[in-house]
Amino acid sequence: MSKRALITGITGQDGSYLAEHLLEQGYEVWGMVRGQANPHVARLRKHIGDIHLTTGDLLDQGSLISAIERVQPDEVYNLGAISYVPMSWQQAELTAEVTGMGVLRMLEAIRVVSGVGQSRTPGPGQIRFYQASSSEMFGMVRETPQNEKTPFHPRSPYGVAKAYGHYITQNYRESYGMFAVSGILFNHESPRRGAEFVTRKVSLGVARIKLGLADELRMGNLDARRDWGFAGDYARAMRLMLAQDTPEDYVIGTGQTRSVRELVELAFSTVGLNWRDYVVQDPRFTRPAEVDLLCADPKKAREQLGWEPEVGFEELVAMMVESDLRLLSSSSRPEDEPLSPDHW
Ligand code: NDP
Ligand code: GDR
Repeated sequence: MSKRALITGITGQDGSYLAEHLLEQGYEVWGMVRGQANPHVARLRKHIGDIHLTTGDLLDQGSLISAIERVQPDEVYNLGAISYVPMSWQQAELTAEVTGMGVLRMLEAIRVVSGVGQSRTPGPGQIRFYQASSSEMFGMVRETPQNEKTPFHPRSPYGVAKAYGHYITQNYRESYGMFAVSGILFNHESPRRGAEFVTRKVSLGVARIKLGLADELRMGNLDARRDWGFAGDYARAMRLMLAQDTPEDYVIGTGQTRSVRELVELAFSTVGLNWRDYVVQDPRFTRPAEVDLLCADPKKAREQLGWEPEVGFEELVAMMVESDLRLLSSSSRPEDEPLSPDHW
């Protein structure tokens, strides 16, 4: 019997890679999608073949219970979130509801449908739960590199909401014995990354400039440092976490940190351009509170999961720039190209 997985956030970057990976592993894959005419669903159906869809919204407890009842999953991957950090200052309450409280609602849906409570603990075939936690929880870091024991100091409403999701996942594990794990993932990118995030903004910007469609790229803080990996590698780690004998939390990252300036320099150099001729710093893209430095210590994941990233930073940046060059070159009206990854 193949395992059945339910993925929230399946229309996002990670949802697509995870769905592909689980299909390769022989899973029956279900995605939870929200909205009555979600425009991302057509893209998903076109590019990722054999998936099933059910409706539901992390804001709506009843819809999550219905989704779990209908799908009867072996594993639930909760990737749905408002994930763009700057938006979390503009819509802090919505971010708390979707990114934070949404985790509680999904845990409750699993608990209620499984009949788990204080007097009844889960059996061996219980639903396993993965929470998409984030390095943004470390925020103003207390130590470098960051591992599973590093204290949190989130710097945005998004980071605060993710910290709630992390703790409530741990709490349901400890309170009810549920198989619930929190994967603390550092930044991971791909040609499917949303255009609002810095790597994709840069790869699209470089491609536009190279093709003569733009003559500058306006950026925020170039000094911020991140640990950037490839999203496809991180999807493998999610499944491995749920395949262990006991539920534990893991940090997933490359262990290398680069500045936004290094990212920009490398991306321009892949097309033979000097970034200094095109990049303009624009205070509109700086944040009320910044996370200055992130760098993972993925030792536990390496030792216990056998997980290693396969795609390095240079390869990742080249992959994204080349993909956007192809995308913009093939478009008949490139100036109208939507700033979203709708083309994967
Ligand atoms: P994306 O922004 O690409 O995708 C977010 C997904 O959440 C979309 O599928 C969106 O669906 C869905 N969603 C938004 N609101 C709701 C809602 N109310 N109910 C149900 N689903 C909703 O994110 P990524 O794929 O990059 O990230 C996946 C998860 O991992 C997120 O939780 C993110 O916070 C977390 N994370 C990501 C990292 C990264 O570097 N990518 C690092 C660490 C954590 P819709 O089509 O309806 O808009
Ligand atoms: P982040 O990713 O906030 O780390 O969250 P993002 O790519 O948005 O920013 C990374 C860093 O780049 C700096 N920066 C800019 N960022 C954007 N978006 N646009 C710019 O013009 C720009 N200029 C400089 C930022 O200030 C920041 O320091 C991502 C999301 O996927 C989260 O959901 C996830 O949890 C974390 O990664 C880990």
